Amino acid sequence: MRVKRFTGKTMQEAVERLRQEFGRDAVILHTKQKRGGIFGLFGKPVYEIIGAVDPHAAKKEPDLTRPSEPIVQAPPPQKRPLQTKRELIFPEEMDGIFQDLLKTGIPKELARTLIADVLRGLPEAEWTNVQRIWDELGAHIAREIATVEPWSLEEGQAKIAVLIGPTGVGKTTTIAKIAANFALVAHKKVGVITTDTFRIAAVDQLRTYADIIGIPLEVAFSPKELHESIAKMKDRDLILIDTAGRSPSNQLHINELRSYFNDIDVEVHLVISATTKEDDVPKIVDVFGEMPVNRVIITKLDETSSYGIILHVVKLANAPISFITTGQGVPDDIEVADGHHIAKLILGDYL
Ligand SMILES: Nc1nc2c(ncn2[C@@H]2O[C@H](COP(=O)(O)OP(=O)(O)O)[C@@H](O)[C@H]2O)c(=O)[nH]1
Ligand SMILES: [Mg+2]
Repeated sequence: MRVKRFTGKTMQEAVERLRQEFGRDAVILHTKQKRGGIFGLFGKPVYEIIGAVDPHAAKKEPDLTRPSEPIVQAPPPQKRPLQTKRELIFPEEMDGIFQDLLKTGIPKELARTLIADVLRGLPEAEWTNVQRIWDELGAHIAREIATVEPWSLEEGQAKIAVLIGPTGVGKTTTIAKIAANFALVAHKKVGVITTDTFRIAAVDQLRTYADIIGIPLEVAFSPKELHESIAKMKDRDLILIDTAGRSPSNQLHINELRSYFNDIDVEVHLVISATTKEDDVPKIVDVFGEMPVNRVIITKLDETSSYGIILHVVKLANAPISFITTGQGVPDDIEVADGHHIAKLILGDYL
């Protein structure tokens, strides 16, 4: 499989270039009209397609071949009844705001603190202004959801990031999305390493993606091999390391995970699904917090309609969000996290 990015001032021009180079059998993996690059970092507005041609054809590949879809937006906020502006509230209506906050998935204690913080910051005359309180809650939540911009990679500096987290949250898929975007769109030299040697299928999953994207993959069976793999990739701009899903109730697993990264200068991204149950969040954050967690990635926003858990995770993990993911599609269903956007998702129509 050969994969390449083609651009043009019009979509037709980009497709024409694809056809010229790859011929009639080429498929289009991805199209978009972009302004300033996928993460808003690069270049002028252009039409872009990522095309592929398989000289051997008919090999089964993961779902990179979805028809041309625009770069994916996070799901629209859930419809909720809008409270009319400047409605007067009495104590029981304050309770109404509290109950509504709980419906967003924000845990009780946190909801209480949020309301108290907001009221403290408002003159008492405004305490009866429901819309004002929602607006302040939105602004407050947006401030609390710390986020970071994607790496601005220096050539050949080999930024190393590892994704850790429970089984099935989307670590491998997210690595493929990040790798594809940085390699194919931003033209960075990316490499992937997996330490998930537990199951052959897990290695194959990442290998397939690496082959399609056209980047090197190393498999590390031990901490020593991980060092060797990293050394082999020292010409890369970005090295992404995949790990096996760990059960947060298995301390042994977590210790083994730690032993891989003890003396590596690595940015640790904790991956948590937006579908995680509220009660499970503290345990996950606690156990994976045995690693120094630098970033949080929230996956599967498309699978829920209450996003309050995101605030819960960020506060407990005490680390900013790097990316959010919004579907199974590689490489499209990933976004750079934005506090205001997430606050809007959480509060929906109340804002
Ligand atoms: N709906 C949805 N599914 C996702 C998302 N990210 C990953 N998945 C799916 O979750 C499943 C497990 O993903 P995988 O990357 O293997 O998880 P890992 O065990 O953490 O490596 C796969 O079926 C993925 O397609 C997402 O953002 N939304
Ligand atoms: Mg995996």
